[in-house]
Amino acid sequence: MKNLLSLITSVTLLISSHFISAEAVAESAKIVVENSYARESIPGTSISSAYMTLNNLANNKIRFIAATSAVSDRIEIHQHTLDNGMMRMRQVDAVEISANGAVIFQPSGFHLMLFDLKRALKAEESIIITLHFDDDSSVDVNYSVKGIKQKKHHNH
Ligand SMILES: [Cu+2]
Repeated sequence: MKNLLSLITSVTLLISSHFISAEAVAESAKIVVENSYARESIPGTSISSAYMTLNNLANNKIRFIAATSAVSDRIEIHQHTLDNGMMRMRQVDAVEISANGAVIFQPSGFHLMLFDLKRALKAEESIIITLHFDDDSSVDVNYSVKGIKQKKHHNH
């Protein structure tokens, strides 16, 4: 299994990531991104957040260090932490993904904060956010935008 996995990784390394990013699941040589979505921006604000699962297929750890997008010049990596019983969010420089490990970005955990949006994000559209790693690799990820109300209840 290990051999198969390293073979797959080697083969993937030979293929340009341009072809791979056209698929539904974004992946670089080592990173597979799943369940990526962003929140619709609240009317009157220029802020949104984005979530995903980062899977590291490599046999060494990798650090996720930055995110960039055409929709915002300022995307920060944030983490919610419990501080004296209060939920706070703070910016983190990097998120380490262990060898063959995964890190989930989700509400009340790690998330991407998109500041100064150049336009409102609407439900049903999708945006591209490029994720950058400390080995100089990057991957373009498609984030579908989810409505704000959608999560709480379904109207019929
Ligand atoms: Cu935040």
